[in-house]
This record gives sequence, C-alpha cells and structure tokens, in this order.
Amino acid sequence: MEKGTRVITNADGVYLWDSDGNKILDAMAGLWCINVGYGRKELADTAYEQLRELPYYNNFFQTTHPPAIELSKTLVDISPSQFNHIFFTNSGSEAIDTVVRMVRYYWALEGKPEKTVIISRENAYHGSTVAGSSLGGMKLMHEQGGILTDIEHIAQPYWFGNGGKLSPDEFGIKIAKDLEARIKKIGESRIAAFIGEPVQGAGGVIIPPETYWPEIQRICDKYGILLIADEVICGFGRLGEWFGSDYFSIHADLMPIAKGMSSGYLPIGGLMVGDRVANTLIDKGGDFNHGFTYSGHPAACAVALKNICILKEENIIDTVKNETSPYLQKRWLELGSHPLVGEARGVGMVGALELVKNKETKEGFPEKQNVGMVCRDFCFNNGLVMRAVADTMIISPPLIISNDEIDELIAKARLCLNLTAEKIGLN
Ligand code: PXG
Repeated sequence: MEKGTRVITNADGVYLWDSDGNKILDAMAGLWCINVGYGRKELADTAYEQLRELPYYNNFFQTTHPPAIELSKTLVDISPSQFNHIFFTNSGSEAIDTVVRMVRYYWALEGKPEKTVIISRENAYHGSTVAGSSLGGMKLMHEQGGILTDIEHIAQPYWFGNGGKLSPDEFGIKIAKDLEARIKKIGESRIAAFIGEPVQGAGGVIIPPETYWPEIQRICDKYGILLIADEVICGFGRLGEWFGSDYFSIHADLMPIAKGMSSGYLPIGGLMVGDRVANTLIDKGGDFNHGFTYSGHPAACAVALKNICILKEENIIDTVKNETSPYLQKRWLELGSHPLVGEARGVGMVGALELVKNKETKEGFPEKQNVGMVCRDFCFNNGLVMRAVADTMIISPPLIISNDEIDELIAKARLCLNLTAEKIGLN
C-alpha cells in the first residue's frame, strides 16, 4: 500500500507546518528533544557565528576549543555533584556505546576483568547501534542483527501492564528485586553495571513506582556495581528538574545525555562520567582509545551551551516544575475517564494513555486491530502529533508549551480519542 510521507517544512514554538500547509501541535517535541521549542533565532545565530570563528577542530591529542571547554564547565555545574567529567559524542547511541566500553575498561583497571555483564531491562530503549540495541530491551530490534554477549534483561516496572493485584509500591519493590535475583543467578563476580532510563520513554512512558529507584540503588550499592542512568530523554528539564536522576534521587556513576542537550538544533550527545569511574580511569588508565571525529564539534557545543543558557535565563525548568507540568498533568489525567482509556499517567512533561477494550478488566485490543495507529492517524489529521507505542498513546511536548497550548493539546487528544472510539465501534 502506498502510505505516503508527511513533509514537515517549518516550525515555530510548539507548532509544525507540513507541505500541505497544515499547522500541527507537536506534542512529541520532535523526537523528545525540542525542549526550548522551535524557531529560536539565537540558536541559529550561535551556530553561524561559531562556524565562522572555528568550524571544526578535534578533541583528540591534548587539544580542544573554547565551546567544548565552556560546555564541559556548564554541564558539570548543572549535573549532580559526583559528575565532574564529560565525554562528548554526537548522539545518544554513541554515548551508550561509550558506556559499554568504559564500564568494562573500568572493571579491568580495577583488576576485575571478568566483570563484563551489564544488566538492563525488557522494553528499554538505549539507541540503535549494536551496543544500543543490545542494551535496549526491544525484542524486534534483537531479532534484527542479534545482540552483544554479556547483556542481561530483567523486567520493567510497568505497573499497569504487569502489576496484577499488587499496589504500585509493592510492585516497584518486587520488580527491583529482580535485579538482585539476576545478580545472584549470574554470579556477583561477573556483574559490571545496571542501566535504566529514569522514566522509560520509547517503551511507552513507563513511570516507575516511587519505591523502585531507591530499591535499585540499594542493590547496586550493596553489590558495588555501577549504576547508569540513561538521561537521553529525561535530561535537561523533561521531568521538571535538570535530570531524571534529580527527580528520583538516583546517585548514578554514568549518565548518557543527548536530545535536550541542544534541543535537537544540532546533533550532540555525551557521557557524564562520575568521580568513581573518572578517578580510576585517570589514576590507573592510560589513554582511553575512544572518540569520534566530530565528538564535541564546536558548532554543536556552542549551540548546546546557548540552549542551556536559554533554559536557565528563561527559568524554563522551574516553570515546568511549578506551573506548566502540574497543569498538564491535571488536564492529562482528566482523559483517564474516557471510555477508551484504561490508565492516564504522567510526570513532568511526559504522559501516556493506555487504550483498552475494557476499562474494568484492563483487557486490551487484539494487536491486528492497530488501535494505537488508528488514533495516531486521527491525531496527525487533526493537527496533533501524539505517538503510538502499540496501543499506548504518548506525549512529550516542548518544555515551553503554555497553559493555553496545553488546553489545545488536551482538546485535540480528546477529539481523537472520540474519533477512534467511534471508528472501532466502542461507545
Ligand atoms: N537512550 C534513550 C533513553 C533514548 O531515548 C537513545 C538512547 C539513543 O539516542 P540517539 O541520539 O542515538 O537516537 C535514545 C533515543 C522513539 C525513539 O521511537 C526514541 C529515540 C530515538 C528514536 C526513536 O521514541 N530515543
């Protein structure tokens, strides 16, 4: 079937326009990344000026340049106190590849080279390079190209889908304890690290119960394994704090970052390296033979720096925390009463709606009915980008969305739920 492709031609604030002239509210912030919104002239100017001043130089061989130095300082400033080093990459996936090499190198330097196993979670998303798709927990991706050895996946903290009769808090503890069980099964001497997104994004906005992260932290601390918080989506204000780790009080050893780091204006990512790992690498290691031609590209660094300045100067993260995200969440949860919605959940500037056939029993629709895609298509055709992950509808709007725009988002989402219910004959 000829599906056709929508061509997005220009954008401003929270809105996109396509080549047919349709105006669309982008409730996905591009791909979870346009945190400061579209149309920021100052970011374009910054890139232009930097490209004229110094378009390229590398960060190898004891060289660097002012944008990389300034951005490093700023990242250290805004991140939790154990992070005093950054390794630049061009994407989240490259940051994840860096994690795998760095974690194993760390343990080798610590005299424990047999500690190579990294534990991740089912349905996690950590990128699409070989390391990223291996650490990710998406079966469909594993079937395409296989996975790296010494990667394990435990259950995800998905209360709506798997909580059964347990309260969210009981379920959070139970699922976190899977980590301990897996450590014991594989053997403590082989386990290098645990990795998780503070809130799972691409997997369908899976928000862990409050008890989950403290229990994960306790287990990582007990066994001395490295804790990696993948902040590619949660970082730079998405949860109303600089990092998801701030929101959940996670004390991570490594934090991959990307996306909101530059609000997507130019590709850049990185791995924030905590003192525990950095000290070993510096004291015991020689050169870490790793890096990319464009790591810490001057224009991308300059834009990321300016983007962080905008987040600070316009008080965007405080506004999200105290004004717009409470409003978004209040309005979003109202959609939970819709006949098609089994659960509405959200935190900060992310949200999910579970579309179900039966609200009481939580029974879902047959996969082939593609209800999520039906709803997503109604959204697109009615001026709203809302994503479908199977039958879970998800949002992650730009952080600068106003309360009026939130009202518009909710009204459009409700309209599309109604149209979906009507189309599939649910009333
Ligand atoms: N970690 C997380 C948590 C991510 O969400 C990556 C790593 C990889 O980043 P790069 O920059 O290499 O893409 C991501 C990326 C989706 C979708 O369908 C999500 C991402 C990428 C593409 C699609 O929601 N997240």
